[in-house]
Amino acid sequence: MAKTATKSAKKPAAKAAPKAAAKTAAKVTAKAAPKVTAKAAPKAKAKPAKKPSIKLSMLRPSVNNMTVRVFARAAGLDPAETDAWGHTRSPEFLARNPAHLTPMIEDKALPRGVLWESCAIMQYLANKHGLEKFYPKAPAKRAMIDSAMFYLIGTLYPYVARATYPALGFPQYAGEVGHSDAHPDKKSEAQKAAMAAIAEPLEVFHSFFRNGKPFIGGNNPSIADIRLGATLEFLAVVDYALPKWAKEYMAALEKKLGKAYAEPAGDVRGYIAHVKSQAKA
Ligand SMILES: N[C@@H](CCC(=O)N[C@@H](CS)C(=O)NCC(=O)O)C(=O)O
Repeated sequence: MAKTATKSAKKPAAKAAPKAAAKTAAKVTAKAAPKVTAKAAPKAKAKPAKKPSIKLSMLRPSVNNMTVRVFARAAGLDPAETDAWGHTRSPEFLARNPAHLTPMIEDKALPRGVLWESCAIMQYLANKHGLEKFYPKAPAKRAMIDSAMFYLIGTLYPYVARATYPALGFPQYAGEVGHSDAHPDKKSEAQKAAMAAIAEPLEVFHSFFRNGKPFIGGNNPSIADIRLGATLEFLAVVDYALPKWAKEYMAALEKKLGKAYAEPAGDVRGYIAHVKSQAKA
């Protein structure tokens, strides 16, 4: 039908007024085309683009892993997860990842085929899939997200680890009191000092990075917010008294991300509930 209309409109007018004929033909074609398409294929619906799948090695009780698990779900990246519990130091794992760290993604496009470090993974996946919503492209905005994440990994997280790892039953880092054979009182002192040190960097996330906005990313959570929210989950194991803003911030993050947040958070919370119940018994 569309073809016929185009032909009959073009032929008689071709010599006398080619421009007018072309206009008429275009109009007829434009009007006729949708009808024809609709009748010829009434059931043909455009298939939604297949979500890219990512291969992720992870440990369920870990907030470093929770970070990437939340991000992947929130970004619709359909993570194919392998539980690496007990395997991170196996020869096979070490051959691919000599740092024996999770989260780790596998991707043939990467020069060495794998990538670890939660923030680097989120940055890479956001870049690769154009997820500007979580990681803005504008250099100045992106710099703030990067700064918040580096500050978290370099300053806040070491305090959180020293404050919570003893209660979580996780090994501490060489050179720290908690890792040494110091008297338990000394270890407890160090743990308390780390707990007391959390307040200052935490406040920096609130006053500087959020700066009156709901999230570091503005009105929507960025990868830095996912990293911060997940990190704060661990503090429940030592009953850390979070400031009001932080409780509200975490609730807002979970509300905004829904199941994408709640599901991986459930694994961390479940582990914390387990170690707390063991400590009471
Ligand atoms: N800074 C890293 C920390 C990663 C990390 O410490 N991963 C731990 C779990 S929380 C791990 O996989 N440990 C296993 C091992 O060392 O064998 C990140 O953010 O990804």
